[in-house]
Amino acid sequence: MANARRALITGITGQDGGHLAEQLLEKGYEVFGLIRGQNNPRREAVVAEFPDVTLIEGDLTDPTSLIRAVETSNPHELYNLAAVSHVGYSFKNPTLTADVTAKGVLNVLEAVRVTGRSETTKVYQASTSEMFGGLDYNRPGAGYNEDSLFHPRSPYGVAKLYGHWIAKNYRESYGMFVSCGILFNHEGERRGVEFVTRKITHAVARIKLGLQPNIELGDLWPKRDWGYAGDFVEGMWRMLQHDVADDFVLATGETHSIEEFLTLAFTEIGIDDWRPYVVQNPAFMRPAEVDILLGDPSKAESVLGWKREVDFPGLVSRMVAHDLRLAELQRTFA
Ligand code: NAP
Ligand code: G4F
Repeated sequence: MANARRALITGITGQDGGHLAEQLLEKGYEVFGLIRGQNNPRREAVVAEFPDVTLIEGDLTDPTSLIRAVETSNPHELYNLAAVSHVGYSFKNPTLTADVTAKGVLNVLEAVRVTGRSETTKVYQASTSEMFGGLDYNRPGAGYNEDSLFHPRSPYGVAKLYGHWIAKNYRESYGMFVSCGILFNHEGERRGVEFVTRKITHAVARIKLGLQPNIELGDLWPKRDWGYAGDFVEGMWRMLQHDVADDFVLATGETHSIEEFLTLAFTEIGIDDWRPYVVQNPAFMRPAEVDILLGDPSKAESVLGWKREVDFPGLVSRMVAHDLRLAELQRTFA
């Protein structure tokens, strides 16, 4: 591994961290992952799946730990994926969200700068379509692109906007290679069950096997531009292989409601009408909602040659199939 390119991933235990580690290892990288907490319950799973990844203890809110992580890994590429990433949770924990998702980005950039790696370490910042806010006046017909206005609608979206701008500021101020991926929702088998798509496919599989009777959800009308996480992390990598640092939207260019997701997911288990199985619970509704997200990925397609592979029905189908296998195992060992 002496001559391998080195990558440091913050958020290694998350959905994108897993996909990215897998792809970078396949490309021959030496991969380091930042892991937080003195006994992180997800450490074991990462070690089991990726024995070749070197884990470094650290936290986005602790600048010294980030300096140590950068010095230990000496990365050619740093992917800053760590964040408080759940929009609903950010309303309940807004200060923590600001500390991690906003100021944490500054801490990462400073760790690269003060260790003298501004010219040698390329940084990817995980920006988000939540920064657009989905409001009517701000919604172009063809979808949001890199020039669209921002109007975040949650403490998460506001914190991410700070991260986005401080990343651009370090690019402009210090000439650092910092690229921001403005990613629309991306899902898959590794998605946390606290997010709506995985919550649905997880429940659908368990309903099919008689392990639970129904699913409790919040609002069902919001629409999202849902893609597959494996396709999207490939786009992150492409951003850091490009000649210059820049901002890129990654999206599918299609938008679908939660009701449409439910229809496809229940059809996978032979149920035509999902309504008897869905209970609406205000606990899962948000103080402010993002009505609709639709992205325009033309810049990433033309400049980076990036294109999503998995379409919406394919995404739902692979998530349900995965969760059916998981539920069968749970039933066997229950
Ligand atoms: P995720 O599954 O929620 O993973 C978040 C990661 O951040 C976890 O590994 C978590 O570690 C880590 N983390 C949280 N607080 C931390 C802290 N204080 N210090 C260090 N690590 C911390 O998120 P994801 O879906 O993979 O998303 C990756 C990134 O892309 C996030 O920044 C997210 O906001 C952004 N994004 C996601 C999407 C999407 O649709 N998935 C779209 C646009 C942007 P623990 O295991 O310790 O909790
Ligand atoms: O799956 P969600 O929690 O994802 P959301 O809020 O769109 O955020 C995700 O995508 C962003 C990119 O646009 C990322 F930046 C962010 O980190 C995260 O990955 O909710 C999707 C929609 C929302 O409208 C929500 O109100 O589903 C609605 N919803 C309805 N019932 C629910 C539920 N969401 C969740 N999590 N749980 C429910 O029971």
